[in-house]
Amino acid sequence: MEQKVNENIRLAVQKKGRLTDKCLDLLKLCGIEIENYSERLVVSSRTFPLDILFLRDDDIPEYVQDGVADIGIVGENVIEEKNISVGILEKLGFGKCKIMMANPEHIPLNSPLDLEGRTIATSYPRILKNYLNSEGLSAKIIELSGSVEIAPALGVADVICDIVSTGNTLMMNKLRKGFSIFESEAVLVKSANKELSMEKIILIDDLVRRIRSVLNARRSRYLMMNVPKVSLERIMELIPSLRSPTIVPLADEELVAVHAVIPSDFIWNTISILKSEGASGILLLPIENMIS
Ligand code: PRT
Ligand code: ZN
Repeated sequence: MEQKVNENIRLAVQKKGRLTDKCLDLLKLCGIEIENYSERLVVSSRTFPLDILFLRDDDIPEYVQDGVADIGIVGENVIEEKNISVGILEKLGFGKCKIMMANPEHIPLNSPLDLEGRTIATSYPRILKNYLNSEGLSAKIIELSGSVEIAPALGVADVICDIVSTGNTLMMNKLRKGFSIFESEAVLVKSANKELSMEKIILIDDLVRRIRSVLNARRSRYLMMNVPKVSLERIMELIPSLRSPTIVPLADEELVAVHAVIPSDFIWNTISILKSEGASGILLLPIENMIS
């Protein structure tokens, strides 16, 4: 009897960590529901032909490169550090962080030249080495797998090179933010050298399209407001992002209702311009999905 091949796409996701919930939330908004995943390595979705492999984030690039998973979600920092050949399908806008140099007060760090001859503790020796080489600097790299921020206080290193997001960890360890050498966010990746079946290519295209529409929606708000007719032209001039709005007449003939999709960035600037031009009843609504 012919054996049925499982043609579900396999997506590698961090098992337990900063990216896990955000990955699952994104999938949910894409219509991909996962249940009871807590202690299992592989879970299939009920609503999309997709299996999720839960792994340590450090293992994800290699699993994708080797085709054990077809695609994966992981930080760019991990891909760069592992030097693994995967192709980025989409930047996902979460898990944003920087790999930064940081120094205790008594060690100056005003420019890259201050690193010359120093001892630097890091969990990212490859990224750091490439940076030092590109700047023509030589320094001693101490590789640590965690708690890098305590290395200067222990006398293990002069400065550190570590992931920073809010900067609280540095502050708690009396370290100062130096400069950034790498910026990262979570990305959806596929193997750069493994051939996929046509069925899987079609499913991955569908998934990427869904992700794009969720991300577009996140970057936008639906704006509704009443505007004095006389200000309409000026408002359109002042806010170019108010592209082709819907304009609806109101019972009060001096006003019109305006509905438009606007970018989430600079929303508060936009609102203050609108208010100063006499807009009233301003409502901003989240958009769940924006299909293009
Ligand atoms: O167990 P597993 O190996 O899967 O997880 P992990 O412990 O290696 O990774 P995890 O869950 O900490 O992070 C997963 C990914 O999230 C990273 O690879 C980055 O791409 C991204 N990310 C975003 C971060 C941070 N922000 C972050 N702040 N990863 C780590 N940190 C750590 C950092 O190492 C430092 O200790 O948080 C501390 C600094 O944070 P702030 O906010 O105090 O500056
Ligand atoms: Zn890890």
